[in-house]
Amino acid sequence: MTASDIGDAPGDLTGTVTGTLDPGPDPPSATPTHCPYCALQCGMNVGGRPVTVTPRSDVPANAGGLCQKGWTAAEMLTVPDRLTTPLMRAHLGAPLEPCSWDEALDRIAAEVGRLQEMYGPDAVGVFGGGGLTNEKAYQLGKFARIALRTSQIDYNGRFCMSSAAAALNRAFGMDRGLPVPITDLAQADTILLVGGNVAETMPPFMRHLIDQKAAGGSLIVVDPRRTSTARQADLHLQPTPGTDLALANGLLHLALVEGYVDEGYVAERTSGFDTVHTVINAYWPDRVERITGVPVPHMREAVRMLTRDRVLILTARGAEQHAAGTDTVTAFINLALALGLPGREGSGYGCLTGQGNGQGGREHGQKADQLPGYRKIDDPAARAHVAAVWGVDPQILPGPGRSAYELLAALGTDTGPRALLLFGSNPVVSAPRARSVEERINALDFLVVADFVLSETATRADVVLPSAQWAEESGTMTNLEGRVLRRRQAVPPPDGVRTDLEILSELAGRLSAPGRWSTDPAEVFEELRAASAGGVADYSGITYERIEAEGGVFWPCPAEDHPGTPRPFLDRFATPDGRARFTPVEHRGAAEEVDADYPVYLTTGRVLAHYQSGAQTRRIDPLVAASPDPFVELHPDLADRLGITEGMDVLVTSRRGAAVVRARLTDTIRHDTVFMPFHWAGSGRANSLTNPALDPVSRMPEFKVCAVRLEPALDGVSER
Ligand SMILES: Nc1nc2c(c(=O)[nH]1)N[C@H]1C(S)=C(S)[C@@H](COP(=O)(O)OP(=O)(O)OC[C@H]3O[C@@H](n4cnc5c(=O)[nH]c(N)nc54)[C@H](O)[C@@H]3O)O[C@H]1N2
Ligand SMILES: Nc1nc2c(c(=O)[nH]1)N[C@H]1C(S)=C(S)[C@@H](COP(=O)(O)OP(=O)(O)OC[C@H]3O[C@@H](n4cnc5c(=O)[nH]c(N)nc54)[C@H](O)[C@@H]3O)O[C@H]1N2
Ligand code: SF4
Ligand SMILES: [Mo]
Repeated sequence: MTASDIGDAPGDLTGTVTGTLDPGPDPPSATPTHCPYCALQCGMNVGGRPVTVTPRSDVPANAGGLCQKGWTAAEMLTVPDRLTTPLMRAHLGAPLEPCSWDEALDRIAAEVGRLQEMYGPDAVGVFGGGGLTNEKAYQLGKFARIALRTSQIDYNGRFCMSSAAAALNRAFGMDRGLPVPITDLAQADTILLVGGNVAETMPPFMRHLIDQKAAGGSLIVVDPRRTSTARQADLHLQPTPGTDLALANGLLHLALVEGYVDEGYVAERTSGFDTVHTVINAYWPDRVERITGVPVPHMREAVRMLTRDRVLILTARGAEQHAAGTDTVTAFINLALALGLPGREGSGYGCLTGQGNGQGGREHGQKADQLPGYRKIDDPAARAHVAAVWGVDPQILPGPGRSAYELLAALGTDTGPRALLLFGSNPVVSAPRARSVEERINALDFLVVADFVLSETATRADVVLPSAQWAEESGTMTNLEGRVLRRRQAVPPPDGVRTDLEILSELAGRLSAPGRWSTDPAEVFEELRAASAGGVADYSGITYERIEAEGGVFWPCPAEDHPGTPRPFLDRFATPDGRARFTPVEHRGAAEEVDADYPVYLTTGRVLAHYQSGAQTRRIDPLVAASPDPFVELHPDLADRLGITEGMDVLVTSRRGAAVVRARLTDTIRHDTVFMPFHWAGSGRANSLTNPALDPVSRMPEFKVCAVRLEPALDGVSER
């Protein structure tokens, strides 16, 4: 595999990876910062007029590479429909019209007051995002708890990392995405990547896999599609969507039978192996082949490859976004533990965090059940500690609220919030069963959206606040390695735009909130350090100066003279007894199986050129040119049976809704499965179809599998 091999992803353009494009000299006085998009947080220099972006080579994650989204990131600063003034609706049904900041903020404070007076504090909800800096995520959680006194806050990370997070907490007592710095990947003998398509979702990540291969390592990819990532693998396992748990149990069964279990490690560093051993007996290879569709010899080969010295097992959304996502990740952790990997040099289990600050965004209190430092909101000691930092009585802190989908599904109902304040998400496109979420949002008495552009959700708001974005503000981001990085301001925000911290401070003042509401990220970070001190995600030893000097600091970092923790678990796990916990888990199939009416599995995910709900990337011309339309990927044999041909408009229907998208025929996908990216709104919206069945532990919706029917879209059937 070479760098040029990677450029074959659909929609991929030159410049995806290190070395394929000469970045040229950095613009004069460029500011070193990081990409606005994914969790790889590629380093980039930003500056000049017009503003340009060039990759940094001093950041290990991207080492001089950027993907197409990174290269074009500066265009987002000046998109023609960038919001530069608040917008407000005079009354229900009136159009959104420009207004002053005072009018907008006064109106929000008045509506919040009115609704909370009538219905109590939980009448107002908050929805955050994993793209927010640590400072903003922290301040948003604090704002909900002590300015609004509402329990009703959650965020889009619930749709992203929550199953892996829950499994990590259960097994290791700590949710840190990668257990090693990304540069350790190159030394791995074997990497098992389950449900991740990094060639499209984090292209410069491929550099580490290239280095690994060059050093003699092997890659196993598990994906129902032969993706551009799977094509680089030594072994590609292609299961039916939603069957990874059975696969992991099957691999563990083989490891047991063939004597590969590291008994010394299991005895010394883990607990609960016996309970798992009993369950695993039932996952004999033929049965697992029947469930997953993965041939037994491939499983045997995989297990053999996993018995090498330095081995990493990684999961991403393909394995996690299921109603059994937590148990699926647990099954892979059980496998890793049986092989003695976690806590061994260069080995372990990790999950690939998705959003820019997906890791930090899940640590500082925008989750329904959480206080800063990854503390539990129902833990009296945690409440006392955080309340003291905030200068309030612990009694006033609300308890846990609803998870993201449950919060969205409750909006405007008798028991749910009547108003919602939304920062950093576009759920009208990205939430499961989106049509009903849209109805719930429309049923609100009052919706506030802070964004850079009029997203599909913002168009439904009563007040829209124009926020500053990435290169216009500073703060910290915690990347997929758990490394805390500095996002630096490179350009001033346009006139009329305010930072999210400024917005929260203004609103807190109007609501007579207790506590400090600084608009300076450095001051907010100082408070976050104190609030996180002693918690699982302890940032108290991290300072902006250290981040600058050391190129980032890995949490936990409990003291300024502590080196940070690039490799947790080498000595002990973060559980009370220091041992990692096995938990027995059973395969239970998809929440919605195929049947005569809906005979095909739909899975959903990403393409290289677009980011998430597309609110940002659908406004950037080169990205639109690279990937202009929503589509459904299906096998030519399936297409043939259904009378569908390449490029035809196809009506895809599930029990929850319909979408019309273009057919893209490819033999790289299973015969029984079709794939749709979720980046588009309107009639091509994949989430009109998806199933909001929730994982019982993480409350993650089942984005990655539901049952659909496909047919040529005839005029009149089309929902366009
Ligand atoms: N271009 C781009 N990059 C992104 C993002 C983006 O929107 N666009 N978003 C960022 C974010 S927030 C995230 S979370 C990450 C996500 O990064 P990934 O997890 O790599 O992305 P996905 O495309 O959602 O899913 C990965 C793969 O899972 C496969 N899959 C589907 N169902 C199953 C299954 O049941 N089992 C298995 N094993 N695999 C399955 C799909 O075929 C797909 O190839 O990407 C980040 N990077
Ligand atoms: N079918 C299907 N659906 C999915 C997934 C899937 O795989 N399949 N993946 C899920 C996953 S993993 C994720 S992470 C979600 C993501 O889905 P969303 O939560 O909708 O994510 P974005 O599109 O990034 O939305 C961010 C919005 O906030 C704005 N924004 C960005 N940064 C900031 C900021 O700092 N401040 C403010 N005020 N606004 C900001 C952007 O302009 C954009 O409108 O989608 C989920 N939905
Ligand atoms: S891989 Fe992620 S962080 Fe890097 S340039 Fe692309 S979107 Fe940005
Ligand atoms: Mo995500």
